[in-house]
Amino acid sequence: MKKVVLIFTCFFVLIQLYAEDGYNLWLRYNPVENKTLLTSYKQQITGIHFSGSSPTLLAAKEEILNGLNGLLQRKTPLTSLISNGTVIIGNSSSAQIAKAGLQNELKQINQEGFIIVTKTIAGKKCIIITGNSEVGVLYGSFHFLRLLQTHQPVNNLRIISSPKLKLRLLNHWDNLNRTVERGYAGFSIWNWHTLPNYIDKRYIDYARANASVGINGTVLTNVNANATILTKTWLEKVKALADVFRPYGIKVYLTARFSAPIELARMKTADPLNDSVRQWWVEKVKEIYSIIPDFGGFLVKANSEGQPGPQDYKRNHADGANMLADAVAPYGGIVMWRAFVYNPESNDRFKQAYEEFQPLDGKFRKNVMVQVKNGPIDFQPREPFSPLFGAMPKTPLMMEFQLTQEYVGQGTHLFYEAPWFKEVLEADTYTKGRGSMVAKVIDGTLDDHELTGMAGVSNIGNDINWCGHPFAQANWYALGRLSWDHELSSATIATEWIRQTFSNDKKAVTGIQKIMLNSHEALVNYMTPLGLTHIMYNGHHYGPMPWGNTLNRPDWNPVYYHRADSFGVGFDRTAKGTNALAQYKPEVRKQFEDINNCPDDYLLWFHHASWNHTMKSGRSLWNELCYRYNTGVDSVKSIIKQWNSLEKFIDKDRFVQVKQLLNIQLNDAVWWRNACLLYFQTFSKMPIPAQYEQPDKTLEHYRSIRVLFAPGN
Ligand code: GCW
Repeated sequence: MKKVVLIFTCFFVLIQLYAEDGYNLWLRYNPVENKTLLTSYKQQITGIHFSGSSPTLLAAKEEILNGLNGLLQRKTPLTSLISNGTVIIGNSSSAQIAKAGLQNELKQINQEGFIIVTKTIAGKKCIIITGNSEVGVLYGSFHFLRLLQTHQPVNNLRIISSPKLKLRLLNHWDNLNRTVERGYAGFSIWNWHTLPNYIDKRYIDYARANASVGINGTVLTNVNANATILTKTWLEKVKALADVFRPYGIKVYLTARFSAPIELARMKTADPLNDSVRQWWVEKVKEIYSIIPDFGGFLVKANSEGQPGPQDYKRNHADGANMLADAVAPYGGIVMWRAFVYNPESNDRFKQAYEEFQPLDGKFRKNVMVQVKNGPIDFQPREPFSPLFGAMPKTPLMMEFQLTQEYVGQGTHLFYEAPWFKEVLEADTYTKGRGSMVAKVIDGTLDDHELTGMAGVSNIGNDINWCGHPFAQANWYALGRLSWDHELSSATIATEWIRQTFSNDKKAVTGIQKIMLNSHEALVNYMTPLGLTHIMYNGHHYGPMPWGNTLNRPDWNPVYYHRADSFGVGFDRTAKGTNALAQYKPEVRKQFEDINNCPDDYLLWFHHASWNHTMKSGRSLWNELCYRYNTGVDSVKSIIKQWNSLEKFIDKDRFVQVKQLLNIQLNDAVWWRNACLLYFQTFSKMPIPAQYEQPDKTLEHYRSIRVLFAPGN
């Protein structure tokens, strides 16, 4: 009996050991299996010469030593001597680096940049990893490990790299009770109850993961803010996190609830021009900095979706932002003021952020950034770029992307977001002529701003694999890499991630990359093709509900967005309609305003087109809609086939997990297609062409589906 128990226990322990739970993200440091490559790495990396003992440098040292142990399957010795294969790591002021003659290279990088070069020093061929700051060295160390993890040659290195954006942030929409707004990966990773005394190892791994992709800030709390976070007890908890993150170059930020003076100090008003209110914030900020000396600043959602704000006192966004900006300025803090605003009175939600914010250009303090969502509405599967980009040259605009998949399959759909982000980054605003890309607006080169940034609404929770869907980790990774260098292609980022996360096998890399790169278009096709927008279920936004029209606010109802009738479908934003197109420069307007030239992908964003409208393909709009929805479903089928063909390259746990999720995705895609086509058919009165799979259920059936539980609302 004892034997049986023992065998059983061993078996269980082994399974535990080899269970692939996804916790290690892209920092796995698996052994290099290719013998030739391993031998050459071992010859080129014989020892580590490490200078410095600050917390940041020690973090770099530990990562390098652990990483190399795993990758090379041997302990790489620390050495004070230089021989062939020594990797010399330290910042530019350390003695060895100062001797290496890298002055020119060091001039080419900024404060957070790094250099990785092969150099011959006293006849010995070495690799040098350095930067102008300690965090630069940390970033360089992570990059070096990335090279090894992705099996790149390291025999002749010359990498000179600086982040293109200053602020590279995650925005957590985490509530103090640990629920996460629009979170699909469990509860919040911030265990407020056990902070500040208990430091979960996850916090350190979170910091490592962020630093490995250059993320240098995190807003810990939901933009639908709770003033309690600004009280002393909670600030102590925030401090504990800030202390963990600091060595990794990560600053903490908080969301500021505009009415905090009323809620915390029983004041009668939160008017930003009221002296006592201003003074309250000055004192509060002083307290925060006395607890967290390198506190980053505030992120604010004001006068949007019920949040309090300066307009409650007939003041404008600049008045509100400037009050907070003045309070944090003496400490070098910043304010990120969100432009996500809309109210039910306007005739087009598309236009509102622009209408409220554009006139305020030039009115904000120097340490204010206006944080703008990529599109004018709300993280839809495909949106044109927000017309604010390029329209506020005197104000630094920060990009807000959404990593968490609120409108795009939540925790169950495989959706790689880099192509979604790139579509906007590469869009041309034409504000200073051709080539005025959104990317240039946000990296400050177009209008000469020093304060620049990109934020991703976090998709992280306390699920064992951090992000829920195994592929959702790629979106966190992509945000980091794109905020470092927005010129990286979606394919490059995917390749890096796959090699570090799944496999370096060429077939696996190509196969998985194909799946990832197709996933955006697939999802757009089965959810909202041709420029359809916001036709998801009310509230939780999962699943189709194009018929939705029961909410009190018209601009929360799907029918507001698609406007289907017997003539056609789509939202007329030309001069004949709401004229939202006038918010773009003429060159951009021209691309969209003529119904016959408007790209198919954006047609229904800007036009109310007849069901018979002839599309670029020659099909009628109705037939094109049928074609697109079916293409979307077919793409998911191909993705499933592709995934199944990769079984031998992927560990069983993640293979099965993704396979099951893909089946849900296929069911959902069919649900979307059938529900939407049956619904729009009640207007078009045209048949779904016979070559396509016909819906096997009635519209009534789809209308009666209730998603009772959707997490994250
Ligand atoms: O996308 C919408 C979400 C809200 C969110 C809001 C925002 C935090 O449905 O849940 O609130 O945007 O961005 O402020």
